[in-house]
Amino acid sequence: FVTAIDHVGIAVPDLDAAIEFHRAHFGLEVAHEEVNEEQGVREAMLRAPGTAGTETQIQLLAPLREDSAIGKFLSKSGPGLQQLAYRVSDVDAAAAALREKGLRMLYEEAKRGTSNSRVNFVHPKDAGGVLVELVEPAKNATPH
Ligand code: V0V
Repeated sequence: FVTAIDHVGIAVPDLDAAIEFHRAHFGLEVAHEEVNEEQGVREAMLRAPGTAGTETQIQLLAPLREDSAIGKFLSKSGPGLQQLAYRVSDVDAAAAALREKGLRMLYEEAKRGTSNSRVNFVHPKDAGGVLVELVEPAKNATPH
């Protein structure tokens, strides 16, 4: 049910500094930026120049609060790779299929992710130490 690697998420202490680092060193462009209060993050999606927006992106995640998922990750592990996100066409069906196989999903119901996507997560301890996100893009999503 995975249709693509949607994005790889990196926890950063300072979003603007991280955007500038990726621009200056790797030439990546900001495709989208938003604040997600529920997740406690300010985030940016970065893409390689000239790509249409359907390719794998890099998600920079900065905490809004110390007790958020990213805030805790930074204090425990420091900046670095925090998640791998698979694109799926139906997040509810994908979550149900994984639960059926005995994996713990973090949410009972999918929550709102970037650009009105719907997201859920597999517990990292059930996925080889990797926080795996499932992301169903919004139906009317236009490429970034
Ligand atoms: C924690 N652990 C991880 C991990 N975070 N392992 C791999 N990758 C990570 N990102 C390990 C941790 O070291 C512990 O291992 C164990 O899992 C349990 O951790 P914990 O300290 O008890 O739990 P917390 O409080 O750190 O919570 C971890 C989880 C939390 C994964 C439950 O981060 C969470 O709810 N994440 C989902 C939401 C999220 O990440 N939101 C921010 C991105 P040991 O020490 O016991 O061995 S928002 C987003 O992605 C959006 C909006 C989007 O994509 O659209």
